[in-house]
Amino acid sequence: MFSEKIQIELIKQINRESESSQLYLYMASYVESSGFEGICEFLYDHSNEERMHMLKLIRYINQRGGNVIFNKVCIKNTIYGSIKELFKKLLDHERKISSKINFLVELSLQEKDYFTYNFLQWYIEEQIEEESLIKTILDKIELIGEDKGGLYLLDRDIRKIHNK
Ligand code: OFO
Repeated sequence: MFSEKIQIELIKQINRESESSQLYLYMASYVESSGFEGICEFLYDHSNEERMHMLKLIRYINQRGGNVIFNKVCIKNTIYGSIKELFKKLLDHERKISSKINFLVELSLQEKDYFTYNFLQWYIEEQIEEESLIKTILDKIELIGEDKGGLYLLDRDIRKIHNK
């Protein structure tokens, strides 16, 4: 049984994924003019991944006979003090998304909606991967520093991660 409560919360998640996609897109565009090709490609690519997360939810809700409603998503224009700050913001964002996914999993159990519980397992795996990826990038920044040479190496390494 696809409960109304679950449907409402999954729709909120669609809008969060849309916000994630916009955020990565904004950040990609933000760094593009600074010559960080690797970081830029990584962020553009990730924006597409977030769109795919959104799409997966939309199709699931429709498959279950639900009704999808879209909210207006607004990303604030932000000036980042550094590349490290940008990735810190991303890690905070992904951690926020993870806590929302955990909430959805808990709700699916409370509502005894095991189809949704099963569907959400993919998102759990994805969040583990994403948090760890952004954390690895932040560790790298810590290790190699943020002077010109360090950022050059970071950009090159992210290009490698992106092309894997
Ligand atoms: Fe970043 O995984 Fe979806 O939101």
